[in-house]
Amino acid sequence: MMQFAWQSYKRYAMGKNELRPLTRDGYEGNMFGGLSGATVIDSLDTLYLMELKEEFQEAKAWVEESFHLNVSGEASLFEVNIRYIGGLLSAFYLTGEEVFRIKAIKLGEKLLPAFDTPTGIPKGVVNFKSGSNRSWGWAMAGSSSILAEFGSLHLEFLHLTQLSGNQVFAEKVRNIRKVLRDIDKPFGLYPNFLSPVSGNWMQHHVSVGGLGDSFYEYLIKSWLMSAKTDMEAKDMYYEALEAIETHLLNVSPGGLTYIAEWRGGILDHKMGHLACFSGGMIALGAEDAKEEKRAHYRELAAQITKTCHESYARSDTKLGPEAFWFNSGREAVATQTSESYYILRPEVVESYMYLWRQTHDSIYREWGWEVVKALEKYCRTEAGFSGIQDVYSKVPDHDNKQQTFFLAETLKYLYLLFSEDDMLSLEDWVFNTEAHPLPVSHSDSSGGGGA
Ligand code: DMJ
Repeated sequence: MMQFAWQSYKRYAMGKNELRPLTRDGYEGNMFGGLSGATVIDSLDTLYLMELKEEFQEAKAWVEESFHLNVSGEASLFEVNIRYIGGLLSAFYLTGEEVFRIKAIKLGEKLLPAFDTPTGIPKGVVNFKSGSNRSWGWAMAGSSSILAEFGSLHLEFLHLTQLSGNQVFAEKVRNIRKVLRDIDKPFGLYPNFLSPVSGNWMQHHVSVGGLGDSFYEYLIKSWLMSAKTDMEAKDMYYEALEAIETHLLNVSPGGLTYIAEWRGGILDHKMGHLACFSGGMIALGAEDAKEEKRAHYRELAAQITKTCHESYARSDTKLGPEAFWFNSGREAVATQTSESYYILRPEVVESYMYLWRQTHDSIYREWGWEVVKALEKYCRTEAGFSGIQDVYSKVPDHDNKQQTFFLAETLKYLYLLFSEDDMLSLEDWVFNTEAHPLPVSHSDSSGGGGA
């Protein structure tokens, strides 16, 4: 599948950000500030791990010869960080090739103007030409930074400092940590919108899915990546998880455990596909919880993962919708056609991978194999893989996009699900939120402590 996805991309879209398999061309999008080749960068480590040597060399040669950083558009700080910086860092750590290290650091420097705000909380968009920044227009009328965006820089930025010797990257993310640690949190929860000017929450919407998700993931992974020295990250993670459990966690009448979304005390009884990474995260964090909570977190992780599997099992394609609800007697299904699409997202197989590593229960491989079969049946086209508009229809209406995270994450997590545990051991590696592996800093203090 990876070979086919890569070769299709190479044939029709090499150097563009994404492949459009129906029109057989490339697409640049508007998230990367004029940077190209997002699929190349996101694929490097997956190709390398799968020992697709020729394909890896093609990707590396493109980075050496054609990946230019002198671009001048507006970029998403978050997307450039998780896909490009994450992809380059992993490629460097896996191969030791200098080109990846140097380009990661140069690109990291281009992101720094995003942090020029009164609080140091970065804005979401950085202009590579002028060095100005702004918030997304949709984020509370352009007034807010997004928790998942400014909360998902810590892992990569500590590595940028480690590889460059330049403290500025680590200082930026330590400041974000400090702001978040010190601010008042309603019921211990972290709302999704924060003003980078005043440092106040702008709306009380809390979600473990979109807008919030990877902030929580980066807390537990900061702890793990620091070789368990970053106590602040550890404490913040378990405190946040307790608050989520108290205020957002629910069990449906049919017995399915899910994490709802919270709006100032009122719950939306829905889970986004994005929130399904949380089964894996809770499993990953279970072992370092207080002893009396460990078994509980293992069970919670298994239950949430089971619910996410149900969202797949209850569709006609055996792929899950973008969001699913628990109301009016319907459970784990989308209630509107606008939420019925599947865009090759990884979160459910990501949780299967973590649960497999933790339990070795063969059910997770069985569930993963169901996904492989469904992807082959409904998402494979003649010229690459594509998302589909409606998981409840057996006649696929393709969306004409082979997302870069399909190669970075979905296929990598599936591969790891069927690999031995020492293939990127969880003792030695953490995955950034785009599934790019970063090494645990076993013997190095500069990659560790949060404060
Ligand atoms: C990826 O870019 C990352 O996993 C991100 O954290 C969330 N969205 C996509 C995949 O669904």
